[in-house]
Amino acid sequence: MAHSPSQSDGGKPATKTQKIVDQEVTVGNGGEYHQTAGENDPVLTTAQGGPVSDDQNSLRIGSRGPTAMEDFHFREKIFHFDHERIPERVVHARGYGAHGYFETTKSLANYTRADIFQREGEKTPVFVRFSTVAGNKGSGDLARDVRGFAVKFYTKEGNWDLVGNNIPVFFIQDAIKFPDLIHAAKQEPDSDFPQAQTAHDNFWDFISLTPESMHMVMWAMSDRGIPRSFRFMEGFGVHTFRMVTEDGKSTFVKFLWKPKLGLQSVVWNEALKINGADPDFHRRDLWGAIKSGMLPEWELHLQLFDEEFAEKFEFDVLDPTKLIPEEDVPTICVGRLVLDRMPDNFFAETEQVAFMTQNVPPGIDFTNDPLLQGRNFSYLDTQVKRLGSTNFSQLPINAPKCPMHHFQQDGHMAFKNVQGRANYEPNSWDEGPRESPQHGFTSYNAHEEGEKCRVRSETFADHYSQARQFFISQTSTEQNHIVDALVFELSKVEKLAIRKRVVSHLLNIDKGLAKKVAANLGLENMPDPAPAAQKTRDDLKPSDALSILKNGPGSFKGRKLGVLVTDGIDGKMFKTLKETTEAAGGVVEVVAPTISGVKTSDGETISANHKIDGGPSVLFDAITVMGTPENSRALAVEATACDFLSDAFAHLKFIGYNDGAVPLLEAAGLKDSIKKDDGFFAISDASSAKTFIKACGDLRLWDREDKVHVRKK
Ligand code: HDE
Repeated sequence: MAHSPSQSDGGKPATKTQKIVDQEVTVGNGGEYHQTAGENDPVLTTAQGGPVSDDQNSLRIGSRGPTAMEDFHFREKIFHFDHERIPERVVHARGYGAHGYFETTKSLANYTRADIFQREGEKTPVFVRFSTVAGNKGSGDLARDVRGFAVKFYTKEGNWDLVGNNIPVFFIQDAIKFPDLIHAAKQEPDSDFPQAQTAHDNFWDFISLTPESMHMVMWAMSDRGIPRSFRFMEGFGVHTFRMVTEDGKSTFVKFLWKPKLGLQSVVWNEALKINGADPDFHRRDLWGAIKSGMLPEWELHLQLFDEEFAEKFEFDVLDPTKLIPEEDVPTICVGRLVLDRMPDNFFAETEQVAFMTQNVPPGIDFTNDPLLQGRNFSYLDTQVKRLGSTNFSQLPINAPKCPMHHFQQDGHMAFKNVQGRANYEPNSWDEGPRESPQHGFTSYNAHEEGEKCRVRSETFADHYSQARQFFISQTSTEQNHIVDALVFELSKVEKLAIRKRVVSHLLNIDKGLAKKVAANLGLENMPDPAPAAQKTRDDLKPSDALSILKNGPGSFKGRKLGVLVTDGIDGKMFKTLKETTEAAGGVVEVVAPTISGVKTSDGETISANHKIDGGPSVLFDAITVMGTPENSRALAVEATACDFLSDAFAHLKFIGYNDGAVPLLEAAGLKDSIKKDDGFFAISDASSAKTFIKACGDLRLWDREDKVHVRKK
C-alpha cells in the first residue's frame, strides 16, 4: 500500500490515549514507513484539528520539485517546533519534580492561623522540584553543587511555596550580590566553560573576596554537595520566617526537611564517573523509586523561637549565612511529605512550575532577612521572563487548587477571564469578589523605622565562627573529604594568588584544615590569615546534626545492590540474595556480559538490567559478583568487568562474592584484599547473604579510604 490517506473521522479531536504497541507498518513508494490509523485509532491532526493524510512527505511540485508554500501542515509543524524552547531558569535550570502530599501530624494552632497547620491528619497536595544550581538544563546530576528543594503546597488558602536548598545557609547576606555570585559560579563568559562546576578561577576569585560565603563554602565542599539522591538529602527553608496567630502573635520559625531514609552522599571520584555513566542518575532514582512504589518521604521539622531567644542568640537570626544549631533550638516534627506520583509531562509540570518565595498563606510571614526580601522581588519577575506571560499562574501546575476570584484580566494566553459585567471593585452591580478583613492575609504588625542607608548590620560581621563549628562537627572522614574537595577545586584554579587567598580564609576557620589544604596544594609558604572583622569564636560546640555520617540510615532500605553475574551460576543462591536484599527494602539490578542475561546451572535465565560496559559499579550502593571459575576467568579479559570491581573497592563499597568469582576479583587486583579487608563477604547461603546485606546498611567501609587514597597530613 503506497501513500494511502489516513482514515478521517471528520477532524474530531483524538480521545484515545496514545500508547506504544507493536504496530504493523507499511512501506511507501519512496521507502518511507507509514503507520495509518485503524478503525479505533485517534487520527493525527493539525493544531487546528484538521485531519492529516500524510505526515512523511511535504507538499511539493513533482516528486523532485520545490516545496509548496501552501503546505499549512508542514508550516505549522515546523513553526511550532522552532518555538519549543523557553528560556531555562537563570539558576536551578536542571531540575526534576514529583507530586505528592503533605500531612500535618501536629497542630500548630497556638503558633499560626495558617489553615494548613490547624488539623492533624489533614493532607495538602504538593509539587516538589529538586535541582542543581549552577549547571545548565542538560548538565549532569552529580555536579558538586547545592541542591534546590522547592515545595509548592496547594493549601486551602492559596499556594505556599517553600523554596529551599539542601544546605541551611547561603553564600551571601544581601540579595544585591546574587548576580555577582551566580555570574562567578557559572561558565566564564568568554569561553563558556566550565559548566556545572565551581572548580574554576572566577568562582574562587569571587568567593575569596567575599568572606561571608565561607560558612556555605564549607557545606558545599562537604559531601552535602554530592548527594546520593534526592531521597537521601535534607531540605532547609534557610531564612527565618514568622508564624502569626489570629490575634497577631508572632513566633520566629526555621523550616527543615528530614529524609526518612537517612542521609547519604557519594564519594567524589564516584560522582565524576556517575556523570559519565548516567548523567540522569538522580532523575532516574526518583522516577524508579516512585514508579516502583518506594515512596520517598521527609518529615517537616520546625525550629520555633521568640524575640527573647533571637536577642540572646550569638548571631543575628536575620543573617542567612548563619544557622541555629538544633542543640540550641531543638526541632519539632509537625508533618510528613510523601512523593507518590511522577508528572505526566515533564515540560508542562516540572519545567513550567513557577516557585515564588512571596507565595505565603495567611499566618506565615517574612522577616527582614535582606536575602529573603530580595528574593521576594526576584521570583515574580523571573517567571514572566521564563513563561512569557503574566498569566503563568493559570497554568494547571501553578494554579491554586482552592477557589480563586479576582479582577485581573486579559494579557497573553489568558484562558480564564472575568465573567459578567463587573471587572473592578468596589462596584454596585452586586457582582464579583470582595476583600475580607477576617480571612485575608495581614502582615505582621512589625514596627519599622530608621535612616535610609546602604550598610550591613554589625551583627552580620562574624564570617568564620559557624564555618568552624560546621567543620568541627564532622567526623574525621568527613573532614578529610572537605580537604579533598577544596584541594580538587583549587587545583583547577590557575592563579596562585587566588588559591592562597582561599587558604588565608581557611586559617580563620581551622588551622589544621588550612595546613592540610596548603600541603596538598603544594603551597610553599603559608599565607597570613585573611583580615577578619571579628575574631573566630572557638567556644561553639560541635553539633551532631551537621554531620551526614552521624545521621546515616543503618539499613539498606531504598538502596541498590548491583550483581555482576556470569553464565553457570547457582540460580537458587542468586534468588536467595535477591530475596534477602528485597526483604531489607533494597533493590537488585543485574549486570551481565550481554543484555540478554545469563543462564544458571539449572538452565534458567536471569535477565540483565545492564550490559557490563553500561552498568559500572558507581550506579550501585553495594555490589556482589557471582561466577563460575571458568566464566570468571573469561570475563577477566573484559576491562569494564575489572573496573566494576576495582572501582567498587576504591569507592569503599561492600563487596559480596561467591567462590567462583575469585578469579575475576584477582584479575581486578583485589587478591590480597579479599582476605584482609573487612568489606568483603563470601556468600554461600541464606545466612551469609543476610550478614552481607546487614553490613551494607553502613553503606561504606570508611576505614578503607586511607588504603586507596593518598593525602598529605
Ligand atoms: Fe533562588 N532563584 N534566589 N535561592 N532559588 C530562583 O527563580 C534568587 C536563593 C532557589 O525549582 C529563580 O524560578 C535571588 C536562596 C530554588 O523552580 C530566581 C536570590 C535559596 C530555586 C532566583 C536567591 C534559593 C531558585 C531562578 C538571592 C535557598 C529553584 C528561576 C537573594 C533558600 C526553584 C526561578 C525551582 C530559583 C532568585 C537565593 C533557592 C532568579 C535573587 C537563598 C530552590 O528568581
